[in-house]
Amino acid sequence: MNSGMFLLLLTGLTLCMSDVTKQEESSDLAIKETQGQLNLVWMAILYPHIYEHLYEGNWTYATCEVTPSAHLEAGKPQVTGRVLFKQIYPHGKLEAIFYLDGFPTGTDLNGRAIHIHQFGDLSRGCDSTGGHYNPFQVYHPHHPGDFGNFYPKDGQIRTLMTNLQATLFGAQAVLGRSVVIHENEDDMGKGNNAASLESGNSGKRLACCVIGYCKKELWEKAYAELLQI
Ligand SMILES: [Cu+2]
Ligand SMILES: [Zn+2]
Repeated sequence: MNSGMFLLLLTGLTLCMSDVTKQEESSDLAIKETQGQLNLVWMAILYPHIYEHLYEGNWTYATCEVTPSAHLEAGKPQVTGRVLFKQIYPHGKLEAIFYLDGFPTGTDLNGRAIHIHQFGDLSRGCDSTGGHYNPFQVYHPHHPGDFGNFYPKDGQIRTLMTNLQATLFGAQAVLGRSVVIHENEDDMGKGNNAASLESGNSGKRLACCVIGYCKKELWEKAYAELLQI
């Protein structure tokens, strides 16, 4: 071996070694990052309130300002109000507050279906929001935004739901999609026809809204009011 070749070999070897050290360093870093993320997950599970306090910025809130569908036939309930969402990044379950007014009072105790629909398009009122948001190609009532039936009291719905399937994070986030309030009860897929497995035969779309980010305060205000009821 001449000295030139030896030098080349030596340089190559040194380069290789420095590469190994770099790789070790970066995998060390990756392990540390993973450990850090795991710790956060454990904290969120074991001490949700501390986690909320420490990682406030990681909570996401969303609102949906409900208005009656455009071109709604005369005599139909004019439903207004708000649906609020809260979720901890990235692993927590979604919570929702339904704060709605305008349902008939008195003897009309009809259940009303509420779902998340595919589009946030209100160009033709609630009729342009598409079908149920169905990212996993499953039957109704297993869509992430199948909230079931609501029974208004004195014309109002004031409900908190927890442990919901829909999410505000990632590719399946429901932000920019819509919430639709229906005239009829949801048959929960038991209607024995195709429409039942698609949308629960919930009837006309009374009111709807588009889901968008909001501040924590809006959620907290509605939550405090809910606790007083
Ligand atoms: Cu619907
Ligand atoms: Zn559905």
